[in-house]
Amino acid sequence: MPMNSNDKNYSNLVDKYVTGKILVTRSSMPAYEEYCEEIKDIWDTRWLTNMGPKHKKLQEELTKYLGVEKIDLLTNGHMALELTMQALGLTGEVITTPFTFASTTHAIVRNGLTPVFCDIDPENFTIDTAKIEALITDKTSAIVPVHVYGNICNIEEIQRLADKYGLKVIYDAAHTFGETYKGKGVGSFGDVSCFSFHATKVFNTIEGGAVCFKDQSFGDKMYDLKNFGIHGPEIVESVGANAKMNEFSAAMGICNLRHVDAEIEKRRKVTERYHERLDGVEGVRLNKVSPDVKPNYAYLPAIFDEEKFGCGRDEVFRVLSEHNIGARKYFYPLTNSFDCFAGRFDPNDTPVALKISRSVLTLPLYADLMTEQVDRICDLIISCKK
Ligand code: T4K
Repeated sequence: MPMNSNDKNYSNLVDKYVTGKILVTRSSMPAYEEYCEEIKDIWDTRWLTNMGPKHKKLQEELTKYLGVEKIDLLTNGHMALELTMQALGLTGEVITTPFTFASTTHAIVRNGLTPVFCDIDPENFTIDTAKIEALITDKTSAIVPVHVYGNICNIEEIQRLADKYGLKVIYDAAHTFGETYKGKGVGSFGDVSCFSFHATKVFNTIEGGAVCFKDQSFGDKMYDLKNFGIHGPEIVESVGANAKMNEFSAAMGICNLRHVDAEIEKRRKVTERYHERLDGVEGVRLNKVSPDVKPNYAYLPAIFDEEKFGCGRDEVFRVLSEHNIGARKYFYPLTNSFDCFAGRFDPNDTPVALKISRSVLTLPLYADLMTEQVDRICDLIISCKK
């Protein structure tokens, strides 16, 4: 059967034989016709943004799918974090980790707050809860842990500490779409969980994000803040931003949600193949999923132990790049060593995070990555072993 350019196999073949590039991820998209059908009625309503019918529909569907009490949709995951901190009225210091995307730390700093960096667990890369208490001062107002790569933090211990010291908990849940922890949607923990629906995520609305929460007074505040702080036609109660999800993004989300389970299942198979090929290779450690978690296979970080593998992460990265394979160093450098914070923080205060950031490589992973492509990547990795 002839293929057309919307066919996923076709685009994989283009990558394989024409560009030859395999990137770290590839956006999931519905069929072109499905999206066109979904956006058709926008031409009748002329309602393009500002909490229209698609926004409402996606909000309802996501509340059910994610198994959360309440949800609000935003323009991206970063604004979810930034406005949540504003809505909760955080002050002073916020305990977080530096092993994350720029967004987590930037959201704290852009709120005029001071990030206090806690080290991470060497096994699942989330905040090391044994090290949090020593960082709490009378200025601490919140903990902002990251479920990095979709690995879930030690939720019980974080909540115990938050209750003991009266702190808010905001989870950066950007990587955890659709995951459950001990059978409950991950968005139902802490005061607020912030999701990203960016093009590179398991579920995307092109750009987009969401906050999941239980307290409606927080929800009311967020609703105003994402619309300039406007509370009523003549009432502007707070200094808000513009962070509303538009109707075309919501429509993309409605379509993608129909296929997300199938996409996750394909990601599982790709991940399984990596494990078949690389588990048992001395000096390579692939991410492990906790039995308490229903995973989404968002990322596949591999840790390279230079002594045992015989060559380091940077060398593997170089070899893969030479062969047009775009593995990524998520998350290097640590946010506490970013140039924009020069002189403010010391990455040596988080030695485990520093070590992991220098030895991690996130391998290409997306639903349509073919077994032979995974095998080619693994062959190249194994060829680096000395
Ligand atoms: N918290 C955490 C822990 C996060 O990881 C993120 C975002 C956030 C908060 C903030 O959420 P958002 O405000 O972004 O919703 C990417 C994403 O832009 C970013 O969303 C994500 N984390 C981060 C981990 O990865 P880059 O700079 O690596 O993206 P880029 O453009 O290099 O894309 C990576 C690969 O994805 C490309 O090689 C190909 C593929 N791709 C990319 C785009 C833009 C596609 O297939 N389609 C696309 O449209 O940051």
